Amino acid sequence: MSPYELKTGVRRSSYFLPTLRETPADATLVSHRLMLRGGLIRQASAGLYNWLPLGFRVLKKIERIVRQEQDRIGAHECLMPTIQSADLWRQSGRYEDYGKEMLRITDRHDRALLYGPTNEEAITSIFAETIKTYKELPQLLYHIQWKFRDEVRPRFGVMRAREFYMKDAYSFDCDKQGGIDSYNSMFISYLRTFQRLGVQAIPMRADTGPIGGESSHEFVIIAETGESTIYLDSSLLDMRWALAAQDDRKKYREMVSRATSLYAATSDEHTPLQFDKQVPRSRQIKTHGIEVGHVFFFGDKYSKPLDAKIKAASGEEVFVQMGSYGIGISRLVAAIIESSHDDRGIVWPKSVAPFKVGLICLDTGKYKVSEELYALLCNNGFETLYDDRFDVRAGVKFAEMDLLGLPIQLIVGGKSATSGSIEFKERKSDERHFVPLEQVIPFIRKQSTADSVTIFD
Ligand code: P5A
Repeated sequence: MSPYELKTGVRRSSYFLPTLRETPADATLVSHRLMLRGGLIRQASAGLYNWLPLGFRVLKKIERIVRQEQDRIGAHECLMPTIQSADLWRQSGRYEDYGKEMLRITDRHDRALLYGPTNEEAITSIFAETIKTYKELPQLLYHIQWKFRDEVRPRFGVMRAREFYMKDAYSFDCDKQGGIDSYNSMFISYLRTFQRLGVQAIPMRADTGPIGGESSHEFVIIAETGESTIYLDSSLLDMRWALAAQDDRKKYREMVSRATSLYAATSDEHTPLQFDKQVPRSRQIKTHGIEVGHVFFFGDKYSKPLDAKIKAASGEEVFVQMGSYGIGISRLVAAIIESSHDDRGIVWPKSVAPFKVGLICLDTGKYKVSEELYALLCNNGFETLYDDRFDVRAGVKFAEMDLLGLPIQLIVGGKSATSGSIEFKERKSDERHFVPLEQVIPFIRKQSTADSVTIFD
């Protein structure tokens, strides 16, 4: 499904993986430190980052899951340019409103352009030029593209960057109920997406900000180190019930209404009195979180000024009802690390890990065995980072593998040599097993099926 085929195996000795032993002094957030130390990113300029090969793999894995879940609900992928003409933004009235966060550019003909911070205007204009009748609705379009917002204080690495990677989708419906149904199906789809990404994201009532409209929900990942303080009903911690519905508008309505009736608020929206009234003390949670997604319903806010009209079933001309839906893909790389790490490094959820297996060869005497195992892993489709270096101490290799957080480590040589088998270590639990070479593939396979009990994997 993904247009990117990621290479199955790489050798550490020739890989581009500039890890750091020292903690970078200017990085305060743990994910930022781990991304720099683990060689995932390097800063290019304030709020701008280079994605190095390991970080790029994670970005693509997240993107792939997001894409699959968008496609599942019938959204169609397209691609709009990063640079937009100022004209449409003048028409919608947001050219001035957006203020200094918008990066304004002038071309050689003195035409006003901008680096897109979002695409409501651009997509509405495409719609206005092409769709004329209710018969072609509903419609859901999305793209995955870089955005630029000239944040006053870009910080925390890719968490709050100036250039960042976003999935943004836009819905078009004939009437308000249709628009709300599209909003609902995206809402449920987001719960599925985040569950597959291995994180818990709670939908919360939110401020609509510069996008506008009458309703919006933020999806916030619970992370102790998150920027915002959040208050919620603990019933929201288990929302598996909402994942079961498949493409049924009525079911979606029920589920979204159940999810949104439970208390969940960021500190700006929090009202202590209401919290106490609505949620029994035993279910009250106060913690921290990171916004990774945001959905909006704004009716005709853009279709009206941009004249996106359709002929309704009644024969009258109406402005199309719209919503927009964002997921911060590059921010998610950092947010996932914030919610999944320990004092030794990153602990990647299996679905987004840059490689599934880290293979370490400890002594030259075991070179042949580890080469054989590496070939076996690759041939069986297990993405493997193979530490084949002999000029690096065992302790350094172990520490680096823990830092990189691949779900499974296989160690050849050392302790395993005496037992004539391969050492298997699960990064998350630190659980170890000794497995004969010929049993390694069936053993990993068994482990992977055991934890892919999630309904959608
Ligand atoms: C929805 C899609 C919008 O822009 N228009 C199109 C709507 N929403 S939003 O909330 O402003 O942004 C969507 C998500 O993008 C991520 N994000 C960022 N990530 C990294 N650095 C930033 N500076 C940044 N700003 C926004 C967030 O995950 C947000 O939920």
